[in-house]
Amino acid sequence: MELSEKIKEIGMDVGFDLVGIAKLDQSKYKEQVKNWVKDNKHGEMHWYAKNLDRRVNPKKNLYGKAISAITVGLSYRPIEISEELRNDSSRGLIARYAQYDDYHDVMFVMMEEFTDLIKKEINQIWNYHIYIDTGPVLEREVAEVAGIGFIGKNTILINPDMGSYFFIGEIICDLDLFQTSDVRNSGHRMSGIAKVGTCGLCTRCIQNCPTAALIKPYQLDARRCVSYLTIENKKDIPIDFRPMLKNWIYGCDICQQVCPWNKRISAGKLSKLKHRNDLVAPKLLGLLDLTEDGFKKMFVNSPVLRIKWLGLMRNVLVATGNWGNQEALPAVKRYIKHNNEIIREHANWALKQIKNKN
Ligand code: B12
Ligand code: SF4
Ligand code: SF4
Repeated sequence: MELSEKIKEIGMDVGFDLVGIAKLDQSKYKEQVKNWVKDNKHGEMHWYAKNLDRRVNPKKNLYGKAISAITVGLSYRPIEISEELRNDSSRGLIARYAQYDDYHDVMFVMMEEFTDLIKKEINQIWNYHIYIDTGPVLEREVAEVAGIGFIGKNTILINPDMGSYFFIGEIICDLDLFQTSDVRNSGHRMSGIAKVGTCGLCTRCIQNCPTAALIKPYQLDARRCVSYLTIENKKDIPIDFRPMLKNWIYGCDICQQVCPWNKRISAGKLSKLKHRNDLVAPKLLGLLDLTEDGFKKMFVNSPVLRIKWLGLMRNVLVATGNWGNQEALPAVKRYIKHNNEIIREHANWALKQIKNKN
C-alpha cells in the first residue's frame, strides 16, 4: 500500500474524522495574509505578526527541511439547541467548540499516538513537529491543499460531508509524501478526501454576521469579530460593539450556524471529545455569582479557562446589560466597586443599560 494511503488509514484509526496530506509550498494567499497584518486586522494578537515569513512559507519549518504536512480534522458534534434557548437573553451563549474539553489537549494526545504509529510503520528516522492551532501555520490553507475541505467566504474550512464544525491540526514533517488531493486527478481511490465544494452565490455568513466582521468574502477583520472581542481581546469591549454581542459570552458560531453546508452533516466520530451540557447556555444570574474558585470548577478542562474569571465576567456583564432585566441589578451592583477597573467599567455600563430599559 502506498505510504500516504497507509498514513491516512492510521490517522482514521486513531480517531480523526479527516486525514489528508499536503506538499508544502508558499501560501497562495501570502499577499493577503501580509496585508491583513499590515492593516492591523489582527488587532492585539501581536503573536500573529511574529514568524509571518514562516507562516506563509511552511517549508521553512524544521530548519528549512519540511516537505509535507499530514493534516487532520476532528469534528465537534453539533449539538443543536432550540431557537428558544438560543434567543433567551437571560442565558449566555458559549461557542460550540468550547462546550467540550479543550481540543488542544485532546488532539495533542491523539497526535502523539498518530506519530508513534507512523514511526513504527516507516521504520526510519524522521523529523516532525505537531501543530494544533498555536503554531505559525496557515492551517486552513494547508488543509485545503491536502483536500480535506475548501475555504468558505466566512474564512472557515468546510468539508462537504462534515460541514465546518471540526478542528484542524497538522504534523509538519520531512517525509516526501504523496499529496492526497492529487488523487482526484490521478485515478487513485482514497477515503476521506472531500468532494470539491464551493460557496457559489451564497453570502449568508456575510449578511448574518452581527458585527460586520466579514468585510469581504474570505476576509475577516478580527477586531470586529465577536470571537476576538470575547476571547482574544484582553481589554475593554468597545462600547459600540457591546449591543451587537447580544448574549454571546465566549466566541460566536453565527457564520457557521447559517451556512447551508452545516445543515445536513454527518456526526463525526467524536470518540475522544466529551460534551458538557451545562456549558450550552448557562443562566447569566448563575454566572454573575461565580467566584474565581467556582469559575475554575465550572470550566475545568474547558477552553473558557483561558480567558480567566476576569475575561468571562467582563463578557457576562455585557450580556447582562443586553438582557437589561432588573432581576440582575443586585448582582451587577456588587461589581461596581470591584478592584479591577475593567470589571467596574463594564458593571457600570450594564447598570446603565438595565436602568434605561426599565
Ligand atoms: C487568528 C485566528 C482566529 C482569529 C481570526 C480569524 C480569521 N478568520 O482570521 C479569531 C479570534 C477572530 C478567530 C475566530 C474563530 N476561530 Co480561529 N483561528 C485563528 C488562527 C490561530 C489563525 C487564522 C489566520 O491565520 N488568520 C489570518 C487570515 C488572513 O487567514 P485565514 O483566515 O486562515 O484566511 C485564509 C483564507 O481566507 C485565504 N484567503 C484570503 N483571501 C482569499 C480569497 C479567496 C478567493 C480564497 C478562496 C481564500 C482567501 O487566505 C488565508 C490564508 O490561508 C487559526 C489556527 C491557525 N494557525 O491557522 C484558528 C482557526 C482558524 N480558528 C478556528 C475556529 C474554530 C474559530 C471560530 C469558529 C471559534 C468560535 N466559534 O468562536 C471563530 C471563527 C471566526 C471566523 N469566521 O473565522 C479553527 C477553524 C477550523 C475550521 N474548520 O476552519 C482554526 C483552524 C483553529 C483550529 N486549529 O482548529 N480565530
Ligand atoms: S464568528 Fe460571529 S462575529 Fe465572527 S465572523 Fe463569524 S458571525 Fe461574525
Ligand atoms: S454561509 Fe454561504 S457564503 Fe458563507 S461559507 Fe457558507 S456557503 Fe459560503
